[in-house]
Amino acid sequence: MRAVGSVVLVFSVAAGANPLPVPRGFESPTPPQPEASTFETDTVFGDCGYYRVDAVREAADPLNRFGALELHYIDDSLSPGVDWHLQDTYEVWVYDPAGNEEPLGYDARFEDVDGDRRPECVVTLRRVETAGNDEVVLEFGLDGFTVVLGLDEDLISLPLELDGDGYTVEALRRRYGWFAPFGEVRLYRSEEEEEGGRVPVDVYPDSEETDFYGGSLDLEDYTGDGRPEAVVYTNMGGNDPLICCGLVVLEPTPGGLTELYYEPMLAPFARDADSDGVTEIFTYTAYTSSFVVGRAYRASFIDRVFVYEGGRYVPGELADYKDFLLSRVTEEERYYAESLLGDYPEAILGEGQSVLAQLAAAGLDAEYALWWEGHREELRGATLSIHDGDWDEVERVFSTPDALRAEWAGMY
Ligand SMILES: [Ca+2]
Ligand SMILES: [Ca+2]
Repeated sequence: MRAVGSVVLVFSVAAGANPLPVPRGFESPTPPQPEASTFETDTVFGDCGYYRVDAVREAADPLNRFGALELHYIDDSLSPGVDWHLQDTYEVWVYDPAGNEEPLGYDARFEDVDGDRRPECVVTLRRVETAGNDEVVLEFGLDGFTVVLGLDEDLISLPLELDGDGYTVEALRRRYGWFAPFGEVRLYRSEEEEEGGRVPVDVYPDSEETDFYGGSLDLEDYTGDGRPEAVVYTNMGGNDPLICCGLVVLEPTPGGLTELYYEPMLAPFARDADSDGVTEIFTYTAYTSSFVVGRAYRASFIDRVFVYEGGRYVPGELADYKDFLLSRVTEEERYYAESLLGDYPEAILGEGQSVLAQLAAAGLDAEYALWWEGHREELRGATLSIHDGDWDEVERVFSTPDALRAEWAGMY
């Protein structure tokens, strides 16, 4: 590959010095004389010749912004060193809240952003609505502008090393108001000998059925082998984390991205619960029950654990993580104690149900029986105080720990 020379950015503002057309949005009957800004590079790419990126500023804009970039080039083979040809135009404007076109371009520079050893054109934007700066990254060449990072996009790019080689895990976030999800994760290998400096290795997911709304991308060793996994916490939006929050764990290898865990809901969370260096993943269940009083309760508790075994995450035994689960139950007990202080029967029932359901789901039978003995009078009293039905039924349900468990068994 030909050595790439240094990049020179010429930034000049000279009124009337450039005969560029007035960009869209400024074609008023008496347009002000535009000021021209030229972003120029002397770097030669391929066989094309010199490139020049221009922008036309709107003198009347209080922020001195522009609405489009233009890519020009000199093709020495056609007209050696004489004529600039317009190759492409990239528009950087949006509609403002009043429906007018708002120019966003503020500044530009040339910089090798993606590590391919060619400079990209980085356009700095300035938007009135948010009063913040942002960037758009454009590749440019014989095909004109190619968008690397477009308007309202963020690139999460995390370098890692696999078997001594350099790799990158990337995700492109697209903003929709406050919501900025990404739908795929890409793996690249750095390759000095390759044109472009890196090679696409894999993209996840490779099937349209496995769609997700990525909220974050991190590298963390879950499996305990010293190599990081790509961890994506997902969020499809909404108020209920049990329905909208999920987790994807991918193992980057030289061969590609291997899915170790995928759950788009149930608010999974990862902990090394037994401190053995390997991360476990816990999920919640949620059900609405009528309990014994004809009223609906929503209770959620950890009811499954997934453990890393045989190269992927598989269902494990909750009882193996007894100490961890009891520490979580302690938290529920605190809410239960607070509800007793408030003498609020619905809360007493709801929190007590969560504690017992958690202990039952984890198979912690001794702890369940103990908790039942210590709290059944409060639960029974709370039930009776709001009960409007069959009192004999209440007495039956609260007669033994197993009777209550059997009552709940049909609910989830
Ligand atoms: Ca690992
Ligand atoms: Ca562990």
